Amino acid sequence: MFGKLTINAIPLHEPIIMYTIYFVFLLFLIISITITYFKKWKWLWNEYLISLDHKKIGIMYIIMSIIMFIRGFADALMMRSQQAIVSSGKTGFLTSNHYNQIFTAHGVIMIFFMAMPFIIGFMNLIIPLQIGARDVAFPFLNSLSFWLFFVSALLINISLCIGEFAQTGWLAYPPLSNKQYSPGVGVDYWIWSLQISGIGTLLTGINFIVTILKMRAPGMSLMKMPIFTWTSLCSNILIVLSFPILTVTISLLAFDRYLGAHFFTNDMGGNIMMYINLIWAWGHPEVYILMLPAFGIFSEITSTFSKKKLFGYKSLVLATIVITILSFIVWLHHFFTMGAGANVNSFFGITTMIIAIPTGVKIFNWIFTMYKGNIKYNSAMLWTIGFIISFSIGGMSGVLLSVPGADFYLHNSLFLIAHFHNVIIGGVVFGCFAGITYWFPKFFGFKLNEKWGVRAFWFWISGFFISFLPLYALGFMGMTRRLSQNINSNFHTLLIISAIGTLIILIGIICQIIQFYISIYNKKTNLDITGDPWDGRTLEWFTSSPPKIYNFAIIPVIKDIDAFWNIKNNKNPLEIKKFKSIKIPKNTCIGLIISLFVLIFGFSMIWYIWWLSLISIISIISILIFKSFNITNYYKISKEDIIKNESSFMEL
Ligand SMILES: [Cu+2]
Repeated sequence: MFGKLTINAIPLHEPIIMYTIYFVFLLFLIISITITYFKKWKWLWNEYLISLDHKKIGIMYIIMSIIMFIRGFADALMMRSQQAIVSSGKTGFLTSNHYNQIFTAHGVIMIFFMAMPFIIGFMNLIIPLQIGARDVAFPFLNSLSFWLFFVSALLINISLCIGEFAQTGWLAYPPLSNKQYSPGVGVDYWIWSLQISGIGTLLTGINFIVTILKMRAPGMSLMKMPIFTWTSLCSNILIVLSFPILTVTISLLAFDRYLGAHFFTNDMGGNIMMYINLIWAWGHPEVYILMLPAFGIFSEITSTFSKKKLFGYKSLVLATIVITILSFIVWLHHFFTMGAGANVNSFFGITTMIIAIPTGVKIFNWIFTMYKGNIKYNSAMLWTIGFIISFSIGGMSGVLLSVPGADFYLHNSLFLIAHFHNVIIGGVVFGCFAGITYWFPKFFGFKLNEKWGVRAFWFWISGFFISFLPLYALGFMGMTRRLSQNINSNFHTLLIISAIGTLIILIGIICQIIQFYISIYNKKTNLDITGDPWDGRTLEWFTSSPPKIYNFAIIPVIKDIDAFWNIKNNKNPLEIKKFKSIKIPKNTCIGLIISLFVLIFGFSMIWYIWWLSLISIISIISILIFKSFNITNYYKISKEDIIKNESSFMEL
């Protein structure tokens, strides 16, 4: 009846996991009671859960990614302390089995369920506002994408309570991920959570490409688009080109595991190398999917807080396009050691080095934007400068790794771990923090507390260097990644330093939590923003803060790259006689319901509960057919209501 699922699937014998589960349930209970006490369920449902508004969906994405970030960071803390303890000769608190699940979950969560939704959250929040659109091109699809992401994140968290997670590393290389070597449900959790979130991401990619190409304000030619929108466009093109590869690769692995196919097995004509090639043909572009929008965020911030036009806008756009193309011809640098031969290795080594050129161009763009600028060193700007420094270090260690000869020595060592954390934390994570600081007042009407923001930055950046610089050295000393038992005592001192660094990052995170708390608590006293808090340049600041549901009462005509700057200086006031009524799509819970069935489908596939899979797939198809007869409903906001809405904004 329940396939492989029995009561033994609950890890009662693992105290760490059980306490975590109790704690999370307690937290959920407290939150539910609070919502019930304040009678906010209806508000939550109508305003957020079933909303098709890109702003609400963006906020939900970011909240989810912050929650997943805390889980991924807890994994990191456990790994760093385990290694520090074990290298002293003591037995650690984690078994190898559990440790392997932790590093797999850490990688998967941080990339798929933290970085991706963070970046997609920003795209949702900002792109329509920056291009002068009222929403994304397909609001319903957007809600479906979010809920698919949400249930896939739920699925990976369910693996903590029921069953286990993969012990294969974040990309689940076969033959280890084959049925023969991973007979449990861990890899199946990996397969279905990634498959579901991957499809959600693909839908997002299509949605934003159409939005950016078709819904720009009049006069906004491609070369007048704000830079964040440009980098997001390239990122979404990468999504649409690369995510299908991921979907197919994971499907083939599922065929191997479920139906005994032999795509990626050792024997019967299977080819393991095919998997590694395919997964990295997605995996390398994925890095730029995350990185490019973060570059965009830093560009906007640098220009705003240096009070200057972005230096070399055209070269920045060109560099972004070049990176987009190059990112598809470097994937083999992830497996130089697999014997492709000197010619192939040198081709991919050289293309990898070439990527450093457009990236270097960008670094100079930011530095020259700051040059002779009237720079305001607030926390958003500090994150940006911290990024430039750590990304340069990470980038240079990347060029080092792109030399196949050096890679033979350093691959699979902690040097590699230090390299990619240098670029991903210094790039994407700092980018997200900078973006939150910068755009928070846009969506909530008040600024985040600066004092705690600056404190968080200093703890973060020092903790970050203290925890990752030792890893470069450890890599040179020959310490391989993913060690959990019997670690050489020569590594002890550096591992202790690294663990201390992680604790300093923890203090940084606590500062951020305090920052949010204080900012929200003091909201009434610092509610000083109705339009533009920073003297911004791009179009999103043309709207009220927070923006109205329709974003723009009148869509402005664009004459310059810094559209809002231009509007401000030419004084382009809203004129009541130009107002027209606006159509807004009605909320719907269909995306949420479809995703719930997708969740049931994934869960039943993992546990071999075939009848439930059948029921859920039939339900999904029926709802889709039903939905196709029920194309998005709209409601109208009348001209009179808009005039009433805008009057307070216009008086400014
Ligand atoms: Cu790569």
